[in-house]
Amino acid sequence: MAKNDMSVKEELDQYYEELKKQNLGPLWYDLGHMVTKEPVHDVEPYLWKWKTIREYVLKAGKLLEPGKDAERRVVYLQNPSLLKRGLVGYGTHTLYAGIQLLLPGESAPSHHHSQSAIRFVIEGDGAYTAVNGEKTYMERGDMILTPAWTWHEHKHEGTEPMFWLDGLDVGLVKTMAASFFEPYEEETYPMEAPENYSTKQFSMGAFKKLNESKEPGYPSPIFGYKFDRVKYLLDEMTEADNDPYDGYAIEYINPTTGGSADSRIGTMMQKLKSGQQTKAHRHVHSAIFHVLEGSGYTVINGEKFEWEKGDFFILPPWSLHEHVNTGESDVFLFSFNDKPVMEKLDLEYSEVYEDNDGHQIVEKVFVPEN
Ligand code: GTQ
Repeated sequence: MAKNDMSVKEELDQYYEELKKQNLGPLWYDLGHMVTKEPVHDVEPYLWKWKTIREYVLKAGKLLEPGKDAERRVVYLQNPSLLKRGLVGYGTHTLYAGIQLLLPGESAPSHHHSQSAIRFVIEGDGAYTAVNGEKTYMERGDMILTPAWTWHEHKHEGTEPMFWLDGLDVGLVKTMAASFFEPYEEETYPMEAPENYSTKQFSMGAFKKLNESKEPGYPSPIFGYKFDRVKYLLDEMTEADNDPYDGYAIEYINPTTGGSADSRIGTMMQKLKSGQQTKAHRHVHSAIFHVLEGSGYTVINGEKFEWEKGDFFILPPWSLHEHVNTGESDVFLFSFNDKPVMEKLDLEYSEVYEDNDGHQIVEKVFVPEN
């Protein structure tokens, strides 16, 4: 009996060895690793302090010049858990975040690519991003779209250093083996529309010229989304609008479709009042957060990430999270995510945390490396 069992096992082991040599595999052995019960990933949460980022971005301002030494002067957020897998420039498995600096008088040349990009203004004003020949002037808190394949360039006409966040779907496009990039043949794409044209068309009502096309679809007909409008909407919200998991929250949309502003990158602004605490939930989509205003912390899978104005943090996929405003004033959290992609592929799913009145137990406090 024992001898028989042994020989069956030996035979199987030998069979596995032979399969491997033929570049074949036994599904009954590996199914649990392929079709997992829940999302399995290498993305760990992380947090960067604005003070550190700003210092190093400013140093790059002394070392090189965009358009001359660099296509763009950008320092990106590298998630250490993904660098271990050789994934350079990854914040999450799908999303990239970079901090771009433009000094007065500088410009970054026109180019386009298959990645979608969003900008979020952190500090300064007087620079514009031109998208397909339409200048959109950037002020603190504004969100600017440069959708996939649109020609875009940046120029700073103001007097102080200008910092903004670049959010791109780098990991997603790389996984899909769909990355294309092309510089424009000249420094500047022809300016074809009046300044801030689409923002004005949609900022106080919605209008088009008689024979102008505004058919539903992508890219969005608006490139510049103003913070003063976002703040107005959030401040007008009542307790009935207060979501238990996200607080007071708005999503940036494409008005012709009602869907997300960009076709692949979702964008959201959340407001938490002083002392406000959300309940924990998790979803398939991942996100990168930027603290526009205020201070507090986020608990991600039992780990506390303390933040203040300017900081950035990673929310990995399928991770429990809840936010707390510990300050005296309102918190404004901007985030971008891969939700539109998950929704288009019918992969989005979410779950609320029921235990302990919806609050996780804090088991660890995150301390940034260095
Ligand atoms: O400004 O066009 O951070 O193409 C990464 C890629 C910024 C940009 C980034 C880009 C840009």
